[in-house]
Amino acid sequence: MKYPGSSGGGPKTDDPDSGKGGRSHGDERSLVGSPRANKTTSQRHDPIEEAPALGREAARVLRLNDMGGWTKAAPELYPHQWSWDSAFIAIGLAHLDTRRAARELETLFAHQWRTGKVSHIVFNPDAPPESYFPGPDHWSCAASSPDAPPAPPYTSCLSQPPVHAIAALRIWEAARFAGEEEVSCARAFLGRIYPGLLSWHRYLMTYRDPEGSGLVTIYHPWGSGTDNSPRWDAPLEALAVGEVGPYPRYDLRHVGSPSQRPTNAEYDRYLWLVDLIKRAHRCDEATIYESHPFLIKDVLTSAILVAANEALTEISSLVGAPEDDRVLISGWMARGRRGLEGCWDRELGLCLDYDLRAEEPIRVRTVAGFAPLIAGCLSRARLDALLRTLDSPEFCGHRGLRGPLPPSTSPEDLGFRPRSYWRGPTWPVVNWLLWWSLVRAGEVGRAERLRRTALEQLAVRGFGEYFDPFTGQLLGSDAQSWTAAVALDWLAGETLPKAGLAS
Ligand code: 2M8
Repeated sequence: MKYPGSSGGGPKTDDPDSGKGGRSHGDERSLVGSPRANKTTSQRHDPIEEAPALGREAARVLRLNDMGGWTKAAPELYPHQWSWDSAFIAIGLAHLDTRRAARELETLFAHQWRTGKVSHIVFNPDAPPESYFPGPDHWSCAASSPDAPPAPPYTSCLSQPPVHAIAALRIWEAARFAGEEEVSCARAFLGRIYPGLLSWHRYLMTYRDPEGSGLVTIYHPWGSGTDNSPRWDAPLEALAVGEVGPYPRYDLRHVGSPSQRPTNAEYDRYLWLVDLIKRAHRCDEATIYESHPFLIKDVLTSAILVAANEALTEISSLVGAPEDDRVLISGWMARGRRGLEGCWDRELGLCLDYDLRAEEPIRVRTVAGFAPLIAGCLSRARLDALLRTLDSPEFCGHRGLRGPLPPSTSPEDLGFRPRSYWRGPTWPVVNWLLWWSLVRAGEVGRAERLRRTALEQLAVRGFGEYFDPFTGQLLGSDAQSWTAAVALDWLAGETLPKAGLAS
């Protein structure tokens, strides 16, 4: 493992962000009470030896962002409830308090649309009006859709990758270590959430896949969760963008440099797409599908749905759902895996998104290309091909990397930018997804190396939103909830004292 303290081969240029915005993201973090508080990057950190302190700090981040029944994605940059963030947060909370973890998901699902859609943001009515844009006002017209849930709170009419069933099952697994009473509460929770999960997956398999391809269509980059990934460059470039008017960029107040966030040109396109969606008969799915200029079969979302359907099958047995449900869900999984197989690019050794409007695959090398690994049940040949790509200089084997953690975009790709959000930085949640998938694929040694390297990064740098893959510098928001949550899940197998965390 090269991370941290190795000389690495990455760029040694001056930090373009230093001194801006009054924050010093490059600083070493200090974990309160941590045995390594006085160490420097040149010293090694054993995240496992330091597990109790790291776990306490992760729990502190989740408490800091706790809003009662749900958790802010980040203290300032993201003051609302985000859909897939909440799922990851529930995975982390499961190791602190299984009932609170269950509540995180139930709060989100309380605002599910009649179509089954789980909104990408449930807006916090108490967030200051100038804290996030586009906020509830911008989305309020979505509430007039006959399919929208009662408002306030307002919801956006986009969605995000469906990690929720995976989280619900994680809560059940954690409850089984927490005693009889927790087990019975968790079983009751699964019974309550199951119909919502089933209708969420049904929504994705129907409204978002009228072709029956097994692949989920997104109609906005925000729907992918990987907003400014170069995956979306060509389809965004092809848009004829209309007037969007002046708008605020509150997000830029909360990061060290604007270069860490999407550009204004990207925001113009995001807002133009939102306008079109709102004009489509108040966010009517069929109208969007007919008229929208941005329609992409997203392989990462589709793969997460396959894995989530596997979790849902298990939940359906636990809650005694009818056999018909299991037949339906297993059909969805088979269709999803077939769809992903059809997106395989032999030359790149990755799976590619498909642009429905341009009628062509999007040939960009990003972590989304590992989608078949996340979907699981691979042939040995396909698994080997994916692992070769993962280890290659295109991803973890790139000689400039601070450590073998996958950059969100391959440094070999033209769209790669090491400090810009989803265009290159390494993301702890993505590392968690890959780790979890490697464990499921039986690649235990490789998974363990990934887990340790990722934890080591968090122990040294803190619970950042994303990290420069060359320098390891923390970027975006600090105290990001889902980062703390995945750390807790990674640590759960270690010496993590539960009582210590909860206090
Ligand atoms: C980021 O997305 C939001 C828009 O949804 C933003 O940039 O304002 C993405 O990283 C997304 O995946 C994540 O769910 C959200 C909150 O962490 O932030």
